[in-house]
Amino acid sequence: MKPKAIVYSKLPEEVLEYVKGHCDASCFDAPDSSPGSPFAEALKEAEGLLGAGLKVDAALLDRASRLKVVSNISVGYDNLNIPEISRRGIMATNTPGVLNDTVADTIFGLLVATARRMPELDRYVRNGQWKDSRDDVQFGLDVHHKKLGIIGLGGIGEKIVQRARFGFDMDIIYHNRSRNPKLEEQYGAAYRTLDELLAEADFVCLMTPLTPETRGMIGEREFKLMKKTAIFVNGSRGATVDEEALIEALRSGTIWAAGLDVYVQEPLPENHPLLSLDNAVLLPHIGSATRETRLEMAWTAARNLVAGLIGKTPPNLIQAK
Ligand code: 8YV
Repeated sequence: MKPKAIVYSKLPEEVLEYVKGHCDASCFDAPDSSPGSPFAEALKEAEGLLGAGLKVDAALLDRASRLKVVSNISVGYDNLNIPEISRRGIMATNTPGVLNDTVADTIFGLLVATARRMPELDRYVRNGQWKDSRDDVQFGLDVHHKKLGIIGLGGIGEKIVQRARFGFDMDIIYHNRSRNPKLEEQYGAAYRTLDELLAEADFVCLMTPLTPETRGMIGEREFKLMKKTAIFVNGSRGATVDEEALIEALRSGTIWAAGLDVYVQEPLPENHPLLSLDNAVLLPHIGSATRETRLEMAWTAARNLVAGLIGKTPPNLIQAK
């Protein structure tokens, strides 16, 4: 008998076929884990769980006593309670590497779009406000030859730095849990304490995973340390930032602008204060969202799931710290 698995995100057809070849798969569009729901019933029997973003905590695990593998279709795994999962002898996996270039493209694009105010000026053209091309109302800030301060220099961070250094002649400073001499050498990146980086950078780019240590790491104090002309870019998770402090910093001119791909609440609720700010460029969490990369991520996650279910070590097993 094939092992039972739950697929709770939409998978490309060929990946779903592969999963079905190895598992008895139940598919759900939106996992409703309330007691008695079809998803909750399937959980009781499931040995595998495949998808993106489901909160897997002790309460869910209590209702999934046969679970062996939790396979995330994402590199970030702040939705997984790793200590709880490991304590129960369950494997958790993610999809590192395959999305690095794609996310770096998105985040660097967001940085440029924010500095040059592209979405705002697109609205200006559409609204018929474009009367004169010499209008300083259209001016933005340069990106090239400025200083990029990156917080979190993992695989994605490195690809952002590569674009900044070799594409835009930027100087690089970084803050990370540990120093990386190889990247310092390769990109001329200089290590800074967090406060030094915030004070010095023209662009502050946050790419750290969300952990208990990084939750709320950028707040009122940190925005005040930044330059008035600073552009803040968040490609990590919404909760690494105190969103109210960010809104206040944008409103008061404490910083110049922000480019955001992630939010405390996603999708962003109607009437959210960020929606009314012209100096915020807002993307709908699309860091990795290209057809090619989402396909690669789905394959990676599916292979992780199947490997775990047939008794092999999944290629991208998350190690409990
Ligand atoms: C999306 C991401 O959250 O990989 C991550 O950690 O943030 C993104 O790729 C995810 O893949 C949504 O499906």
